[in-house]
Amino acid sequence: MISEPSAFSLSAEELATFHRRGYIGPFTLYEPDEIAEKWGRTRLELLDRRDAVYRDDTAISNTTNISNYDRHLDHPFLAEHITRPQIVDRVASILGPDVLCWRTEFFPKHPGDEGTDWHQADTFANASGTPQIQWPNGSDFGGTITVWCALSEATVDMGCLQFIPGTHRTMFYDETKRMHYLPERNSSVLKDGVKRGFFGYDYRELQVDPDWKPDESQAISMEMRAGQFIVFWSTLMHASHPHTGKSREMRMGYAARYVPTPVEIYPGTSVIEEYGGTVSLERYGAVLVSGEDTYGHNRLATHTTRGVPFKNRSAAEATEARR
Ligand SMILES: O=C(O)CCC(=O)C(=O)O
Ligand SMILES: [Fe+2]
Repeated sequence: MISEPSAFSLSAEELATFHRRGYIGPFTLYEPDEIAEKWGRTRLELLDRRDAVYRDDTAISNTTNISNYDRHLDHPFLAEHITRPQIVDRVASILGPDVLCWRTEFFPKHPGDEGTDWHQADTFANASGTPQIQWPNGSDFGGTITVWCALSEATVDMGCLQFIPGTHRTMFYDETKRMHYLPERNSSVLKDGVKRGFFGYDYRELQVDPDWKPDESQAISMEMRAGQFIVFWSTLMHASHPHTGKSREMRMGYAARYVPTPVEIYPGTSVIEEYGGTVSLERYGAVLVSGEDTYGHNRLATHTTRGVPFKNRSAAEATEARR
């Protein structure tokens, strides 16, 4: 059966652009008013951690708090967000029809915060020391598709993302090397006059060539309105500007990460250990947002911890077609 392209699939031209640059977008998902209302409500509701899959007491609180990973597994707005066709159809255009969402993370930047340092992630052993995703043997390419949504406005002054287009096929960092978690030293370091950090790590420790520097003359700034998202390979060189503090509003990014079903998630481990904390994967599951999983490598979460079923793009389409 040949399935028709769905409403939000990438066109052949968009796909070619994506493969050339390593990113595509921004696309509008929510109108600014709509996301201001939805995020305003959600951020307060997230303080209630009763149904969160990771326990507060096992993770040390930090800028990037791993106990706030995967809140799509408990919060209904985030659960719906990761399954929205505007996102899922575009990700499936890149990864194929069978897609898992394996991780979500918040990236807050408060007024005065440093910019996120330049980095790439392939296996996501970068901070944890062990690969968090494993593509099948023989794959010449790894990484994940990240869908980064601006929950609030993201301008240059407020710390929007930066990309170096076309860098997604070469790893300049070696994730088998180790970084040292030193939040008091690495949270904010001046690099070429720009305040940068990697949440308590110094990403330069992973450089393949210690004398190399990212070619920032090629960097572009990805300003986004609240409610827009961008799709990029985690292996693309990316960073963010510091939040200058000119605006008193924080910027908040929400990153949802996707892989195809043959990929093994958290292979051989029952914990996530990074940013000075450890959480148990006991209640973790990946979410099948599109198609089916014939591999069975990964434990799947079919419902949120509050019992709401996750939408699956193919199932939703099938329902639509029966009407
Ligand atoms: O939002 C940021 O500053 C960094 C985001 C990032 O590194 C990611 O989504 O992988
Ligand atoms: Fe990143």
